[in-house]
Amino acid sequence: MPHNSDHPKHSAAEGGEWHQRSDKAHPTLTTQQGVPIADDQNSLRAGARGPGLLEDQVLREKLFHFDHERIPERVVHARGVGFHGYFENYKNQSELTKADLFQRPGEQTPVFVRFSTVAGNKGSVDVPRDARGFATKFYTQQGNWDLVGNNIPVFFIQDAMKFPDLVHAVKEAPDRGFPQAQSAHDNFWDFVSLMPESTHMLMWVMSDRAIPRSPRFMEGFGVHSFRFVNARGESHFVKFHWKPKQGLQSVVWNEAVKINGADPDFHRRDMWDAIQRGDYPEWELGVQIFDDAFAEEFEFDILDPTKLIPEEQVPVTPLGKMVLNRVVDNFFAETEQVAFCTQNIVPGMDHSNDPLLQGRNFSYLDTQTKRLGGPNFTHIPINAPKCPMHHFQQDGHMAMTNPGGRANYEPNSWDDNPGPRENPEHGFESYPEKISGTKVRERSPTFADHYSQAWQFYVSQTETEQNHIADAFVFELSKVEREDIRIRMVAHLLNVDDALAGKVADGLGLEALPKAATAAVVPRKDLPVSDALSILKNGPSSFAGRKLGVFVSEGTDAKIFDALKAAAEHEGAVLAVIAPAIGGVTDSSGRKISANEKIDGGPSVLFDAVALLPGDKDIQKLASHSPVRDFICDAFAHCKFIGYNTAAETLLKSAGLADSKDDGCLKIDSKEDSCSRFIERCRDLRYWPREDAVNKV
Ligand code: HDE
Repeated sequence: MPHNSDHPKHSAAEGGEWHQRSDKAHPTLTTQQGVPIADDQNSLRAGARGPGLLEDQVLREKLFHFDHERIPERVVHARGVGFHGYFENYKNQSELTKADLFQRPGEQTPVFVRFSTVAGNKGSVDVPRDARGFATKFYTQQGNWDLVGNNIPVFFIQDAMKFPDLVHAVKEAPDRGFPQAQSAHDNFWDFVSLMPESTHMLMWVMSDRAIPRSPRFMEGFGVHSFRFVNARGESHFVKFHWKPKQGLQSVVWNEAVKINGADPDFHRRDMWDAIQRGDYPEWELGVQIFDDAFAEEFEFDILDPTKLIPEEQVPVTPLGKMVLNRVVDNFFAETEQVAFCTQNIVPGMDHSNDPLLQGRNFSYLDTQTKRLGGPNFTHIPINAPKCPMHHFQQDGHMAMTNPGGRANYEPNSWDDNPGPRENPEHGFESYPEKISGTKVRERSPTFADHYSQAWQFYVSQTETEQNHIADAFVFELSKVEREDIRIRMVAHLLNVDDALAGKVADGLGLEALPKAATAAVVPRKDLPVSDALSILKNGPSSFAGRKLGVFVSEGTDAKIFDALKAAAEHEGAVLAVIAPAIGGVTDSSGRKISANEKIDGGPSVLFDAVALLPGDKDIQKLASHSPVRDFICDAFAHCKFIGYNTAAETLLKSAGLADSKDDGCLKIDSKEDSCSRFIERCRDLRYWPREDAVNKV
């Protein structure tokens, strides 16, 4: 054993050449105190094999800081991803609101948006069945405005009092700590089946809206009614809408289950990749505008967050567009520390009396204090306004921008640096709504209809979407162990739609239909169909921004591959190469095609459409390789468009699909337009007529 003093500190064999570099790109490592560090590999000890020394401030500081790296995750919406961008205002809206960001055409306001799931913990998967958060911070010149919305325009409950119960019920059970990031369990369905006001929202979360393809393809909604107020003090109600320029798109349930295994980061990766390649996602921000007279005559209460106003009844007026064009520099500093608060509104806006919104206005500020450790979270750059701020608030944990000067109160009579004063002309003013009432704990009777809009949502869907809703109810309720809960849920569905309730009861194997639940108000069946509520009626009619997975192998036809690549690029689609090995393949021209994925790491669930372009070599061996078979079978079962060459017929045969090829399966050959025809077909995103055939038991 070498003697201590002869032993070199660390040798090249230990990686010394990597950790001791000194140049511009590798500045000297320091402690938090700025003290240069000589050795970041070894703690201080009494002899090479002796005990550690307590005096080792370098080790202690490093471990101390590491021990405190985590902050409490969000109590809901813990898993999320954020991006920077801007909002560009279309035109002067001063008749509607004096909000500064809506005054000047073409003006850009910086934004930060965080998309999230609701129920799962921070490390959960991206594509569970769940509502999605869509929270936007606008850094306006008159302060920060936070529009903290979801991808669904209604909510489960009508009163903030029930939010902790709802969240307890959906998140993991307290005794066992599971199930995580899913609603398919007894506690969730027990709660919602005892809360008929959830029925409308349940229709949405059982629809494909709850399994979006990516945040890029989701709508967003402010949910509550808010107020816009103009300079004359006149007010209109508004409901906020985000409409993706990319069109709406979701995945199917079986696909979601597999995506979560293949790529738990599917959504955040998709957003990151799109922005990094310059394919910036865009949404149009619009408002439904209505006045007190409309609020009076509308069938439902505009303060009830379990109701929406159909767009056909009050169209969405576009205000501007949002472009997300920059990824974060650091996930923790920005995405984790961003703190949205519904109370953050700017002059020209006001809250409504929606009892859910009123509760939220307390909860968000309160939760940030816990999560970010004190009242100064607005000093963190991601939360700090980008306009001037002047106030007398001071001190507290981590205070970084205390106001200067002697005066820290107002009024004061210091001439030198007296500090800021209020401004009745431009300052925030609440809309002087007349309020009178008796102090009560009471739900308004105008909130009592829990089923009519659930029916309206259902009948506004295409048949494919209706089937998915029924399947989702059957899947989720089949995970519920208590039969009485399943039956109670079917009893509610009987108030929504008989056919839906019948399908769900059949799927659950119920012997007889229960009696419909008692409804406080007779459900209506005369509401008009609203096409805006369907995803499939609002698809993109383009394959741009979508991903084509192309399977290649040794000897793949170079000309066809190039033609397909050109057609995909012409459409604005992204092409990913999947090969038997990550090193890629040599095509028919002797050129190397490098692979993005090895076949078992790049299953077809990760792509919007697939093309099978193998070479003839080893085709029999590939045909019996199960990842190849799964790739094809899943693409077929998920109703994807499949392009295939002659050699691929052997693969289709071994996948059992030789005789099942339909109009969603397109031959790709050396004919000039066969590649562009295939890409054009992909614009429909899925070949739904296949679904019955693959799903029938
Ligand atoms: Fe939230 N919600 N919420 N919520 N919510 C939170 O705030 C709350 C509700 C929404 O990316 C929490 O910072 C109550 C509706 C989003 O950081 C918390 C009620 C809608 C996000 C909270 C609701 C939302 C949150 C947890 C019922 C759609 C993520 C951490 C009265 C309009 C924001 C945090 C982000 C987050 C409370 C209902 C959207 C605890 C009490 C309805 C997008 O404050």
